[in-house]
Amino acid sequence: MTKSIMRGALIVLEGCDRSGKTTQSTKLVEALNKLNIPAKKISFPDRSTPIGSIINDYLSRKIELPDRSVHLLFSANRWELESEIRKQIEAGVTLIVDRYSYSGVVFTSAKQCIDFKWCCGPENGLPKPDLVMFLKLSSEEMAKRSGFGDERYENVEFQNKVDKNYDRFTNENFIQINAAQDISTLTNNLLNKVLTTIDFVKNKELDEL
Ligand code: T5A
Ligand code: NA
Repeated sequence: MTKSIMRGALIVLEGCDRSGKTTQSTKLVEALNKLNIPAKKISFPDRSTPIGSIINDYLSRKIELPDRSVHLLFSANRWELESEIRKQIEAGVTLIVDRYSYSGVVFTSAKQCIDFKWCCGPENGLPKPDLVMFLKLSSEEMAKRSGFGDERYENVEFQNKVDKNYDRFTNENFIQINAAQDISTLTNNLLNKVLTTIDFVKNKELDEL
């Protein structure tokens, strides 16, 4: 039986801090909506939920938590939205997601003594993105962007470790994009890939991580 509504695509933007994920995810949703393609933006961490509020306190250094414990909270924050993500995709809405499980894994495993494989565990079973676009920015280019804030993880040494960890994801759904392009050129490049993906997955099942 053919479904009357084609499903939406699950698209993720990843990258180090200040690589332009928030800027591009907002622009992509605007561009898709202009083309009359239903699309919405989701961001992780989602600081508006009960778990997100603890994460926010942790990132802004109001509270301390053990590394593994906060890792599980970041993952739980994604599980809070899991059924909503599936619902939207099934209803034909394309979701542009600003950070996802990959951030969870690369940030925690950049801390000492936390095994990469352990970090992946809690993500098992979440909807698998149809496309992950990793916005790659060299540390020289990163330094040109507005200064780091006071949040946890916002320092060059840690970001370099995070950047290296992203290299461990190598599959056909995970592509690297040069983030050092002007904003609208980059949006156009990303939009082309998003449109191709929307068309490619419309009759395919959503996979699981
Ligand atoms: N984290 C997150 C975990 O540890 N585990 C997890 O599971 C998850 C989901 C908060 C932190 O949490 C960690 C990772 C983070 O350290 P966040 O709220 O997404 O995550 O915060 P940041 O990633 O720090 O968000 P940023 O706002 O810093 O980065 P963006 O979104 O990549 O960058 P953006 O778009 O805000 O742009 C940054 C600056 O650059 C300019 C913008 O105007 C802005 O000033 N800019 C450009 N300049 C020149 N050329 C371009 N093409 C530009 N694009 C943007
Ligand atoms: Na951001």
